[in-house]
Amino acid sequence: MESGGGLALPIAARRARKGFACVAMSRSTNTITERRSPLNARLNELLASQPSCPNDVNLDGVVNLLDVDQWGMFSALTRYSSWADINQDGRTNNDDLDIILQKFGRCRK
Ligand SMILES: [Ca+2]
Ligand SMILES: [Ca+2]
Repeated sequence: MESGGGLALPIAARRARKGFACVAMSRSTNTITERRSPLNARLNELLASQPSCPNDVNLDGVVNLLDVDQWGMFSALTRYSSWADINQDGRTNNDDLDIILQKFGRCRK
């Protein structure tokens, strides 16, 4: 009985394939790392240009009524929005609203 595909390969052939795959992955990883380097530098530059504002749902740099509105929208659309899940417990609920209200007015530009 013949088996199909790569399952019928001798052990030596399978090991050779694995070795080749390791070399290929190593080269590929280096290329990806090299390509990421300028992107990471640019990303860090962008992040440094605008300091983060915790609890700012709409990312406008201040915690205010717009964030409460957005929280309401996300809360109504789905209770599991990660966008307005301020305390990151997996749910968008009144606990998140309480945090927004506690931080109201913070992070003005
Ligand atoms: Ca905001
Ligand atoms: Ca939450």
